[in-house]
Formats: sequence, structure tokens, C-alpha cells
Amino acid sequence: MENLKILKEKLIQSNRVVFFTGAGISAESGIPTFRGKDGLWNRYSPTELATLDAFIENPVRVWQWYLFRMRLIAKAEPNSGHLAISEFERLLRDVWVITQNVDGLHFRAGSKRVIELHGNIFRGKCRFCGKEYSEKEFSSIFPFSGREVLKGMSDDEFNETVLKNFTKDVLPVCKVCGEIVGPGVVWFGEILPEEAVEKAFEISSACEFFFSIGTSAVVQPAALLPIYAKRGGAFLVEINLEETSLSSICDAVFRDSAGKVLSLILN
Ligand code: BJW
Ligand code: ZN
Repeated sequence: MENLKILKEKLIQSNRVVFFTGAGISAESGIPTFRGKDGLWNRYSPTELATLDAFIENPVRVWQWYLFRMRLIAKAEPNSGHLAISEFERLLRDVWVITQNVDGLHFRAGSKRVIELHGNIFRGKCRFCGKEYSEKEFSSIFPFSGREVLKGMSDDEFNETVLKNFTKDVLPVCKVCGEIVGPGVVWFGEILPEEAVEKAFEISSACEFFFSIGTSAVVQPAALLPIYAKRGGAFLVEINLEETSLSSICDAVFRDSAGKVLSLILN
């Protein structure tokens, strides 16, 4: 508790603060993480679902999996962790959120300065000609991707239309090149959005506080950000239920849920 008080005082006086988040922050909203006991990669194979090769080989299977996750996200709400971070943006001087998450929950919680390193699951991206689709434009060529459509679907309806009777002819076709459009996320082997990565490295290298929250910090190049922050002199804080490869270089570690710790720091 004493440490928390000191942390809070330092935080209030600091200029730039970065909240670097991963799947663990959205776990309390009911969205599964990737690694660990209940992680998605325990039940599904990343090479069969999150690579361009997998998409080319079986776009129906890849889209079924993404729609399953999009539906979970469409039904989810931001939790106390996301809300605390958006509150920090109002209270502190220069706050940035750098997220690996594709769920958009930081924006929905009210955060404005959010860098999405791995894209956004409700947008579309054509890997063949490079055309990017906003959420609205994408739902006009692929009604299944609409948040409200997914939210409104019962389990039976979803099983029937998306899991059982899904075929290639309902998949989104690119307006520009006529190929099948994929989800607007970054798959393994793909380059991250250039502008987002540049900005993320720039602000991480020159911040006073860097919070690494709910991330296993194993996926590159995102996992380098905390290391750049530390090198740049930042006070490195980890909030994670478990130890990670980052823990040993952190200046403070909280082994508890993101929502609980962030609310404690805020209040
Ligand atoms: C809680 C909690 C609670 C739970 N409270 N905590 C250099 C070395 C080695 C490999 C590579 C390298 N450079 C590139 C690579 C390859 C690859 C990579 O990093 N592989 C590693 C896995 C080894 N990287 C790439 O391919 C990247 N592209 C790239 O580098 O391009 C250049 C290039 C191209 C070709 C060749 C070489 C270079 C792209 C990476 C894209 C990652 N994509 C995914 C899927 C996104 C789409 C989708 O959602 O479907 O992004 S993978 C997945 O992992 C997702 C996540 O954003 C990302 C990170 O996961 P995250 O957020 O850390 O989640 P978890 O589940 O791992 O951890 C959750 C944590 O929360 C746990 O620690 C829990 O304890 C904790 N937790 N509940 C607090 N309540
Ligand atoms: Zn195209």
C-alpha cells in the first residue's frame, strides 16, 4: 500500500505515461487470451488460422473463426481496467495507450490516444491489393461482420449460419481487385502498420512511466517496446497474473488482475 502511494505520487508528477496492453486486460470482459491454460492457441492452431497461407488455403475456416471471436467481442463491454486507463488520460498530462489487442475496447472505454499495433478485428484488409476497409465500409460488403448483426445473433442462429452452412460465396469480395478480403488484423509473418509502429517506438523510448499490462510479451516486434522504454529511462511497471520474461527487468510488479490493480492505482 505504501508502494502504491509512492507510485501514485510519481505518476501525477510525470509527463509521458504509456499503457502497453495485451489480451489479459480484456480477459475480464470475457474475451479469451491467446496463451496459457485457457488461451486460444491451446485450442486452435495459429498456423491454421492467423497466417496468410492459412487464409489462402481455407478462407472459410479462417473467417468462421474470426466471426466467432468478433461475436464474443461485439457482446463484450470495456471493464474497470480499460475505464481506469481512459480516466488516467483525463487526469495525467501525456497519456498513450499502445495495444496489441484487436477488440477496440480502449476506444469504447473513452481512451482517445490509442495505437493499435495489430489492427482491429471489425475492419477489413485485402492482402492482394492492399485496400483497407473501415468498419462501416466493410460491413456494407460483408454484413456478417456488422457488430449489431453479430450481437443480435442467437447461439442457434450463429451455429446454423456461420458454423454449419458457411460457404465461399458469402465471403467478402474486394471492391478493387475481386479477391477475398480478410480481417483487418496483423497475422504472423505480416508487417505491422508502419505509422503505428514508428509512433509506438518513438513514444516508448521517451516516456517516464511504462505499464506493461496483461501481455506475455513474447510477440515481436511489440515485445521490444518495454525494453526500449527501460533503455530510455522509464520506470517500468508490470501488471500480470503471472510472471513473464519481462518481470525481471521491471521496477515494480503487480501480480493481480489488471482491472483490480488499475482501479487501486486510480482511486
Ligand atoms: C492477465 C489477466 C488479467 C490474463 N489481468 N493479466 C523475432 C524473433 C522471433 C520471432 C519473430 C521475430 N520477429 C518476428 C517474429 C515472428 C512473430 C513472433 O513474434 N513470434 C513469436 C510468437 C515468437 N511475429 C510476427 O510475425 C509479427 N510480424 C513481424 O514481425 O513482421 C516482420 C517479419 C515478417 C516476416 C518475418 C520476420 C519478420 C506479427 C505478429 C502478429 C501477432 N498477431 C496476433 C494475432 C492478431 C490477430 C488476431 O487477434 O487474430 O496478435 S498473435 C497474438 O499474440 C495476438 C496478440 O496481440 C499477440 C500478443 O499476445 P498477448 O496480448 O501478449 O496475449 P497472451 O495471451 O500471450 O498473454 C496474456 C497475458 O495476460 C498472460 O501473460 C496472462 O498471464 C495475462 N493475464 N488475464 C492481468 N485479468
Ligand atoms: Zn483487393
